[in-house]
Amino acid sequence: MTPRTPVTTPAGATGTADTDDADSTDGTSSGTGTVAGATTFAGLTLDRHVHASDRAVNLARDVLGGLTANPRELPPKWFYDATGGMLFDEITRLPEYYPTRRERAILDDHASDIAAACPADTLVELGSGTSEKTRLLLDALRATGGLRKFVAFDVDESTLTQAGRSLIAVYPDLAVHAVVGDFERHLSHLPSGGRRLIAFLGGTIGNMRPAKRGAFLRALREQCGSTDALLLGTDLVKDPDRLVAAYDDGAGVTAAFNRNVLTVINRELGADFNIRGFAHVVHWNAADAWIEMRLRAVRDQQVTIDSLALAVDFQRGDDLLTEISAKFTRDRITTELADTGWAVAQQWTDPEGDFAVTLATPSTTPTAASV
Ligand code: SAH
Ligand code: AVI
Repeated sequence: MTPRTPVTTPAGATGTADTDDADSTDGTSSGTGTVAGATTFAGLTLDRHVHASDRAVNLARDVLGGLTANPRELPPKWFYDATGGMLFDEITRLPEYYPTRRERAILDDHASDIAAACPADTLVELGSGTSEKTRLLLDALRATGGLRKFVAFDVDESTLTQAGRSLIAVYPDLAVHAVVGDFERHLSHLPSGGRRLIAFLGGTIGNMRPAKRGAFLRALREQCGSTDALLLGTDLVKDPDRLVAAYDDGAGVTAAFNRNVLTVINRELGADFNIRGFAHVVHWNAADAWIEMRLRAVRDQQVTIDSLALAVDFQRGDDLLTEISAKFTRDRITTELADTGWAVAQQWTDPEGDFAVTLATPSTTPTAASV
């Protein structure tokens, strides 16, 4: 595919990529476990490491980079505004989308084993979304008697605060701390102290490419003390037809989720994507062992993005890659963890062998090999 030429060079969208990191002085005091500067409302402590202005800058940077690249690609985190969060929630209940049900089955069967292996006083959940399955872990950890705090960390503030409020209602004695942040950038702002179980569920790690996964797992390892543990949910390689169906459901919910990224760009960057001008396309990439979700132009069209002073031409059939969702083998999970400083303590799958949940503890040092 030939790259299309932007009409105008965009201004102001580069060079300020990490401005949101500057807020480490006005949010939590990282490394101490305290929440000075955090807001508390209705019993929920909220920290923001992504503010509206930073969000705009980061979205502009990603859209500029992604739409002028060849091939075109956008990071999946931009699916998740309030609508994207609701659509994902709907996806989890679709008959074709098995991962949530399978992971829940594993947690149903083994939450008490997990709590026994890591009787943490703090449960941290990255990419927490609605934290629905997480209640199984909260219940099991409470049963050990030591659980004091739940930290939910997500880039989507609306889903996060809604989930936080529901949890406070169900667990009034639990300190619930919601952190609006990007787990690829703000791990150093995670509340620390005590013994933490860090859950990264749903297979969200598969939405990162291998190099990013490696960097993420290493960064997380660096944040963890010797008694902390990681609980990682991963989808497993299986029949491609089932995989494709899970991302191309009959009701069209995943298609709406996919197109939602265009709505986000229209609203937040003043773009004029015609949502119906792009088809939802799903492909199993066997060589890389990941699902690819794309938006494919159904006709020649030009899209303008006011905030970037950018016009992008799409020809019929041009693709925009919006998400990869990597599928793993159990060996691969173990290897990637070992390479990034983690040792597998226990691993469980559902009876059908569709999904895996792995409990890992910090090992000595990461190996030099990159994943
Ligand atoms: N863990 C939940 C939700 C999975 S959906 C489950 O298993 O059902 C993925 C979640 O990760 C969404 O809530 C999304 O907002 C969040 N997310 C995606 N990219 C993120 C990022 N870079 N930083 C923080 N959260 C992110
Ligand atoms: C959040 N993540 C693990 C989901 C997945 O399966 O990769 C996102 C998703 N994309 C389409 N359907 C669900």
